[in-house]
Amino acid sequence: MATAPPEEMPIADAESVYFNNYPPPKNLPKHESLARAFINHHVEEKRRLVLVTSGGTTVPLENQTVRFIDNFSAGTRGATSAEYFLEQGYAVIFLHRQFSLLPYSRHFSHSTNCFLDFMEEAPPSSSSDSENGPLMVCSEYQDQMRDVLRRYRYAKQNNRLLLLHFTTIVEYLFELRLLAKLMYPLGADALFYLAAAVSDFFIPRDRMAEHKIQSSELPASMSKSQDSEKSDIYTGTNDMEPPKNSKKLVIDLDPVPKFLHRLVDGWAPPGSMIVSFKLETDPNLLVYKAQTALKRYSHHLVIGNLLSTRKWEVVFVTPDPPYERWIRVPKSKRSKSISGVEDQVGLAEVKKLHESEHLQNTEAHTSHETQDGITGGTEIESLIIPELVKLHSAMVEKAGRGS
Ligand code: 9Z3
Repeated sequence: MATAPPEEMPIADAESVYFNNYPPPKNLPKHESLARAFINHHVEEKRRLVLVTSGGTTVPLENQTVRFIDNFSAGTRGATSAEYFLEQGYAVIFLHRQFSLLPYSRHFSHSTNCFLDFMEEAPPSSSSDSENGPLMVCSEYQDQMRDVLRRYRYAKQNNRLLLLHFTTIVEYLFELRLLAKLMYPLGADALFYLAAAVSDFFIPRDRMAEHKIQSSELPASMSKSQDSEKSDIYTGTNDMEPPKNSKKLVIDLDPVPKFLHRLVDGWAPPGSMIVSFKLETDPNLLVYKAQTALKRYSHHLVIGNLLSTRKWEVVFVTPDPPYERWIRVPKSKRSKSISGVEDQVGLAEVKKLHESEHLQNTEAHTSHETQDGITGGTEIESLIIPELVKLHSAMVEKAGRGS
């Protein structure tokens, strides 16, 4: 039976073992025709196109999935970045986790900013018999909502934004491979912005329980048809004397093969720009891990961020000088974030600051007009995307000169 590819297997072989192990996602043919038409349209228009990935990937524990492992990502980074790419004239394929935040609607879709709170019912008109008044946007939100609505409608009417979704890690990888290959005709006009929080671990299909994992013993007559018995490595007891009616769930995950290699070396169009994100929680590790990823995959940029400060600072780690460059929202413009820890801003850079005087800091070198989010404060993506577009422009120009 096929399993997860061994670490030492050549990467292209590991790829086929992985993909041959799974049926393609049901939506893939539909996504393929939508993406092909979208990409061809923008190739004809000679427009740059960015693939933004966004949100978390699930790791199912059962084939007929009741339970799965997930992560924290709501897709804020991806959805917000997509808007700023559109503003910069890019066409955007937004490959997102289903039901995560979407560009534009994100401003009104979550529980702290529910769209219903922005609306009211006006009194019924005196000339009509109806008791129903027209629905209106509350006067204090009219300007904000009109602005978002206009930008949304512009993107839609001009065919600038294609939304495609995934749920599981396997679906994500199938979609990524498909889209990267379809983007071939874009050449250097293609940009990959991999902000999705992709699981590092998964359960190979042949080791996955078919049915819902049972938490208690079934009568012997029924358990034959179940694959979640004591011998099942995903459910079972470790104790010498297990409780009679309940089981422990032991989950044994394999590492997901490193597909960034294949994206860089096979799937993505030659000359295109590839940007990945590195997420850490330990400030001492962030820059090191971002540098390691850049060396390992030989792509163009790793954007490092800490879970606790990701809305206020990121670091651009590049193969060329300045190698490490911090982008920060000025203190007075930082949004209040429920999960963020403001005291940790700067911690991942502190060591370097002591060591080297020439390292430029950061709040000052963001020369752009900052842009305020609807919930107040500057969105860091309004600083990240213009900087990134400059780097992409340099690559496009270089490709145009044939070097
Ligand atoms: C990121 O680091 C994103 O910035 C966040 C955004 C997931 C932190 P939110 O959705 O969060 O706005 O709440 N994405 C990439 C994380 C990741 O999985 N990176 C891999 C890694 O760190 C490499 S591709 O190993």
